[in-house]
Amino acid sequence: MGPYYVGVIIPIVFTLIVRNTKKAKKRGVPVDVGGEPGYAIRNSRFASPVESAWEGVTTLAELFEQSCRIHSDMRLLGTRKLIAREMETSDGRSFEKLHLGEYEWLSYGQVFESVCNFASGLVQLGHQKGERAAIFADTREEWFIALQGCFRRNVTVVTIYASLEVTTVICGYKELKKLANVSGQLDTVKRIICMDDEFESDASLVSGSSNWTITSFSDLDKLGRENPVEPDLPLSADVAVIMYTSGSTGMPKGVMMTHGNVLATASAVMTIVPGLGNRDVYLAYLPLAHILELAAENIIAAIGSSIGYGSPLTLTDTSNKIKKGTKGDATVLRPTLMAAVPAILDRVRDGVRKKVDATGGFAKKLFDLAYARRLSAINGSWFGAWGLESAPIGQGYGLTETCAGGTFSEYDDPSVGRVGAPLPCSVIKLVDWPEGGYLITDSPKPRGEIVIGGPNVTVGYFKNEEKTNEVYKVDERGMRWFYTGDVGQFHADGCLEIIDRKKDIVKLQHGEYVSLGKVEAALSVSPYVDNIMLHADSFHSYCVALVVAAQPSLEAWASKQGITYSDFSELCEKEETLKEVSTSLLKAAKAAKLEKFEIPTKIKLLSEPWTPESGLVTAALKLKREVIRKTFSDDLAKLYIHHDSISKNTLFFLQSVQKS
Ligand SMILES: *[C@@H]1O[C@H](CO)[C@@H](O)[C@H](O)[C@H]1NC(C)=O
Ligand SMILES: *[C@@H]1O[C@H](CO)[C@@H](O)[C@H](O)[C@H]1NC(C)=O
Ligand SMILES: *[C@@H]1O[C@H](CO)[C@@H](O)[C@H](O)[C@H]1NC(C)=O
Ligand SMILES: *[C@@H]1O[C@H](CO)[C@@H](O)[C@H](O)[C@H]1NC(C)=O
Ligand SMILES: CC(=O)N[C@H]1CO[C@H](CO)[C@@H](O)[C@@H]1O
Repeated sequence: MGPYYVGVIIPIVFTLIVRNTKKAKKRGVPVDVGGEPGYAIRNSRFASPVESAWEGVTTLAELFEQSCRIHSDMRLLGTRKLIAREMETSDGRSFEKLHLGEYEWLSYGQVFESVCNFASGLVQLGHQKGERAAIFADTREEWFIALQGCFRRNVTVVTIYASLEVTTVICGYKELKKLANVSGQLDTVKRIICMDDEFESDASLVSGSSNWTITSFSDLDKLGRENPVEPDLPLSADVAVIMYTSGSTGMPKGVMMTHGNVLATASAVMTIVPGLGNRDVYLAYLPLAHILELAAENIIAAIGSSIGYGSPLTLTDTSNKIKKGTKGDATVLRPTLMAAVPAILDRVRDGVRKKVDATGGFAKKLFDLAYARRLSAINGSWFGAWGLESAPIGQGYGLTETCAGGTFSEYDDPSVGRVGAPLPCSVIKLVDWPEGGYLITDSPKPRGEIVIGGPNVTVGYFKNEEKTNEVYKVDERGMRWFYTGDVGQFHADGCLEIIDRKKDIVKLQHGEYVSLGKVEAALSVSPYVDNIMLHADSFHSYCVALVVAAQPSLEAWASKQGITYSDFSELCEKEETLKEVSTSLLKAAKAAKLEKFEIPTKIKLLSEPWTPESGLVTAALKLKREVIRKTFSDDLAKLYIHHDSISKNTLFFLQSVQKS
């Protein structure tokens, strides 16, 4: 499972502090650890790993209950009122648009009551001790309530339905329809709790899955309220969540996280982001099935802050699903904090950059400057939309397997391209990877595979001992280590930089190594690229690429050239289009000083974007290489056929551009 990076917007007030404390500060220091020899660094402010920032609290259930008692009358969960759902048509296609109103809030006291009702209702429905529950829904307030409800009954929550072994599934109507379709494979499921009431009028659903009892969230609340049951609280070492890594390669694996694991990460973030407090407002829109979002919402709920729910498609005034002339989530909520994963940040940046590039000139210079200083964006982006143009972005690095523990760049670190020093709950060690050419003796910076140790490291994969033993190791001093497969280097101040990924390095036929991610990042600078996957293998001496075309810039180019076409896919097939895109890729490759063997020799231009719904990218928009390879296997095969025998309309040879 690959990594993700964390971006958190920190309130603007800290920009003042940035200016005052710019001196080179030692943020990580070497530490003596056991296990495989390597170069190990811990956070400079904490000599031993932090386990809990809250005295006497050892589980997420205790943490939440304590916070609800202290903050009873304050706002906790907010959801926007749905005013209308409308269909809009453009270019003969119709799109659903939402007209959303103000946030409606539930206080800590009200949420706690719902959580207790949920927990009691679960018992009344017949959910037994030791059985697991799955939550399968978009990020929304019912998700959070169900999660806390399960924690109060020591019920382990599973975050995907594929490999269940659960008896209760908590889901939305949309997800319920999907589940009903595969009910034959879900033989352990006995009951469904549906967050939307619409299912009640769906006759096919009720008859098609007759063995399930389906209860609405509101009925469950009533059931629990009328039949209260004492909580059955978990211990720190009990498994809180089995979280499936989305698996950019291979089968998804369930990572078992204890209450202690998640608490250690939450505690570490608490100690490192200063001034977090009850005046903060957090915009929740990432999938809750992602550890970053789950940990973040638990932190926010522990400190008396508010969580306003949104979605990636409604974030800004110009987001796809927002009805023209109405406001996006960020504009209405005015958050002070949010979490992001790099693919989403990159998308925002690329979106802004491509728009700005099209305008050119002064605006472009301004943007490049702004981005270089981490000021993220100018008008039009969501940062701009909140008037937070100069908010610093804290970058972090973590994995599901380390319970999002890893590194986090401190608010007063103005540098770019690094992910910060180890969190107080983690020790980061680099170990030699000689095949890849990375050694801890490298100068000036030690380099190697990143290995993460500490109380945050999870207990392993669910029912997959082989894979667990392969990547988790316990050393002679009892410290647990996770081997990430990522390659990094340490700067002199103890901050980490991610430089490569073991899996993404492929050896070509003549022995050259190609780093897929590096080349893709370089080529996606082209304004015509919406997404790109480079393919290389040891049977060929050159690489090829699948390129998802960026519709707006390609159409703008076509109209300037006077090229006519009936639809976008036809434009993508045209030889002159391929030539234009190839030339642009080559320019990007040259700017990034790529080696000749790293530049794709042939490309296939695709007109349909890769989305999480299509299954080609993860929820965090990372490429699912194996799935993409399978989906486009014919196209890839054609890219490798000798050029005489292929249709020159669908393929273009970059090297002929290079020569001409
Ligand atoms: C919580 O549930 C797990 C799994 O069923 C069980 O092993 C553990 O003993 C329970 N914890 C407590 C405190 O009852
Ligand atoms: C259910 O399955 C049918 C046939 O396999 C498919 O056409 C339909 O789209 C599926 N519905 C959902 C909601 O997944
Ligand atoms: C429902 O349960 C009956 C008896 O337990 C079983 O024979 C049948 O296959 C089940 N139906 C479905 C759709 O799972
Ligand atoms: C950006 O903001 C400035 C000042 O608020 C405004 O004058 C300018 O028109 C905006 N530009 C765009 C492209 O929206
Ligand atoms: C909560 C948890 O799993 N704690 C463990 C963290 O790791 C240390 C050793 O590194 C164990 O002693 C803890 O039990």
